[in-house]
Amino acid sequence: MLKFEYVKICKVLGPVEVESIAFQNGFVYIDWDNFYNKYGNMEIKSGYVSIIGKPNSGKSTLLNAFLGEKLSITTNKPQTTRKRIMGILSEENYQIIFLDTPGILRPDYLLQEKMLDYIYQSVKESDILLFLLDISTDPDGSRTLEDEIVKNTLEKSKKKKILIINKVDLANEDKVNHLYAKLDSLKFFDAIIPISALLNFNVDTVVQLILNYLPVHPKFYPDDRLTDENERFFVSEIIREKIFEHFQEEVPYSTEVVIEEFKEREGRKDFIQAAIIVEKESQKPIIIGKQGNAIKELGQVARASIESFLQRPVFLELRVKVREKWRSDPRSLRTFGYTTDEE
Ligand SMILES: Nc1nc2c(ncn2[C@@H]2O[C@H](COP(=O)(O)OP(=O)(O)O)[C@@H](O)[C@H]2O)c(=O)[nH]1
Ligand SMILES: [Mg+2]
Repeated sequence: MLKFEYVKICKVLGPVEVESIAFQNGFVYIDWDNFYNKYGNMEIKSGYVSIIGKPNSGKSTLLNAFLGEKLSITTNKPQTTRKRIMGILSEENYQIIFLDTPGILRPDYLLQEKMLDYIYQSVKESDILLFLLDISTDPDGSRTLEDEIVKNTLEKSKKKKILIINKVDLANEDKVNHLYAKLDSLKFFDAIIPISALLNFNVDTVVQLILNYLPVHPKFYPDDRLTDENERFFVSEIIREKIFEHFQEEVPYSTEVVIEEFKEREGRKDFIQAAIIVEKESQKPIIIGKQGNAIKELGQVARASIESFLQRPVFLELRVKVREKWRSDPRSLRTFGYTTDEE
């Protein structure tokens, strides 16, 4: 029996799935007819696309819509995404690597400065920028586009810029046309498109637009890769999402989740132990709740969501720890993985 494998066939194509390649006794056999039939005339396009915009404009929802999979956490509260989340969309002849970023906001504390760094770095790394504007909260676009940091970020970058008018399901046609005309008259964006990330309206048109600008380049990742992060990271993100849904005001913003143990066990459920880090002693009883009810409920919904993400049952244990003012403490932030390449 020949063993067929996923191989990097040559520099020009990047990694491709080739039925025409076989390994036997240490030799590689290539059925060139089959190979050329499949790949001879194919032009592969690949590149990086940053999704940027103000908090709550729908960036993470859009990433999930592109991928048809829930990768990035989404909530109705701003500032849930804290790091850069990579999501890879692969088709036979293209690969788009999306970078979901935190919302653009003037930083008040060190954590938010780090979040801004993720945005700048993603912009630098990418070939195309998708800038999201939420029509439901900024119907004429000025609040967003006159924001100092938004302006600097967009004006400094020479990348192709696609402006996305998001949440058109919450507006009427007149409003959309009005905003479209106004943005078009700026002659600043390479393309403008109205969408609803939530209802998956026009999302595939955005992909077609991206393909117009995507460079011809071999794929960067194997076709079956969805992201660059590991399961641990997504488990901690899911728990953070549930904290955002269950607690109010400052509590979710003061919270970080650290996976302390993630063990696969023979014949038993995976064991996951997570620490919920808060900023002050007074926040601890809030997370725990009366007779431990709040944390118990949190654990139940988080576990269900983790299981649906991992597609297997897990045992989840949550505990709460205090790390004074971690959001302003460089050492804590480093420990929690808030680093960008420049450091
Ligand atoms: N009605 C509507 N809501 C949306 C749309 N896109 C996102 N949302 C909602 O807006 C909120 C913020 O979305 P999220 O993706 O977390 O925004 P982010 O902060 O930019 O990543 C969530 O409650 C989403 O369900 C949309 O197209 N229409
Ligand atoms: Mg987000």
